Amino acid sequence: MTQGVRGTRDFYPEDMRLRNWLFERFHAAARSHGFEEYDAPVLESEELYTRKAGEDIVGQLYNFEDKGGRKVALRPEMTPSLARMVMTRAGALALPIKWYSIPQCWRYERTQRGRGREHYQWNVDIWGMEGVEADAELLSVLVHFFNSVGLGSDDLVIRISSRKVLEEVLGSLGIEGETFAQTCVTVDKMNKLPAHVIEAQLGDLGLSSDAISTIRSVLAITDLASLESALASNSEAVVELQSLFALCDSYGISDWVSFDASVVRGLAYYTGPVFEAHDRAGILRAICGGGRYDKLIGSLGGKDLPATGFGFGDMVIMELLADKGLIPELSSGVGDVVFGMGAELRGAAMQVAGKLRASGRSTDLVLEDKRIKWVFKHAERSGAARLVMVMPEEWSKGNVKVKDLATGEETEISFDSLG
Ligand code: 4JM
Repeated sequence: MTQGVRGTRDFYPEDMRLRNWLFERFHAAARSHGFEEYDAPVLESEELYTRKAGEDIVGQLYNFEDKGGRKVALRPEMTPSLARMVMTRAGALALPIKWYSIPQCWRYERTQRGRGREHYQWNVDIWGMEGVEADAELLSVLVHFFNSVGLGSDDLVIRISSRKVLEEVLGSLGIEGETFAQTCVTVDKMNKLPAHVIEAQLGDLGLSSDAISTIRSVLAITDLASLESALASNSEAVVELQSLFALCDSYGISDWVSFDASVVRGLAYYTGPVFEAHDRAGILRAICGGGRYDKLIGSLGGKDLPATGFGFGDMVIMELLADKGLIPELSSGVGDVVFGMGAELRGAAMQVAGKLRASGRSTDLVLEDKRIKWVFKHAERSGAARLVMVMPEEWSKGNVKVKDLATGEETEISFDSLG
């Protein structure tokens, strides 16, 4: 009865303070780059997610039939909802679209473990721009956010590659289209699953063991010069990545980014640059991930529109901030506590609280008869700056007593000058 649904979290006020602190920085980083907020329902048609590439996100869909027999799902990610919204207004929206959101996303794992089934995932996306300028803009948003929470380029790194790297390698082996997307989903798990499992999956997709060793050797590349030698001389992947890193240089964020061909991402729909942020110590899972997905709307039956974006969960970042001692001490936000001595002064205390609130101060009025000792303790615990006491003698002169809770200093001031 007192237990919430498995895998869900409650946010008590102290948790909510921290969540709001984090979200305020998500909002600020996006807004500072001219992104506008949007939202969509947490419940979507299941078919929005039924892709056939073997992605975890689809295998772990939190889906069910509603009372009308409709197949629905709690969204596992925001991008398909965003694509649906963009499709609905295709033609009417001014391009480029720069939108962000902080949706709660859901998963349902069949394998029962003590893992979370919901999280909040900051999503930042640009639609209608083909060039790497858009991808660079997303990286700048990320760095802006990291700086705003006190993280530096010595704490984490944004690793970048492009789906075009594997596309070119596999294209020369005759693997393209749907099979290419499925191959990427498996290749993304190379460091997470045993080699024989990966090789069996890639074998099922029709890849020879030579092809698999070619993939492994390309994925090990971590500098653009070596990539240039490994790929064809007219490689689009190389040109694209060189341009992207040049833009990062112009933005002054080179310390934060590095090329790493092992970045593939586990979603089927990526088509170009892909990236993920990791703690430099390499202890935690990816902090965020994203990339270009120019063909998503086409796969949903609409007319393609180039797009790029990232998702950034609320959990791993909090682990990193905790590890780095960067979790802030946050107060309740109450400025003044007001207390009227005795029932006779309750009305006066309400007048005082009303005046303080009208002047914009966050004011917590003590609503019951309490001993002064309780009031001092309550005011201290709330983190308020001042305790405003309405007492018989002072009030008869039109005054109140104000205690500065930081210094302990008490002064008598007139009701008229309160604010
Ligand atoms: C969670 C929810 C949705 C996805 C991943 C994780 N896609 S809860 C931690």
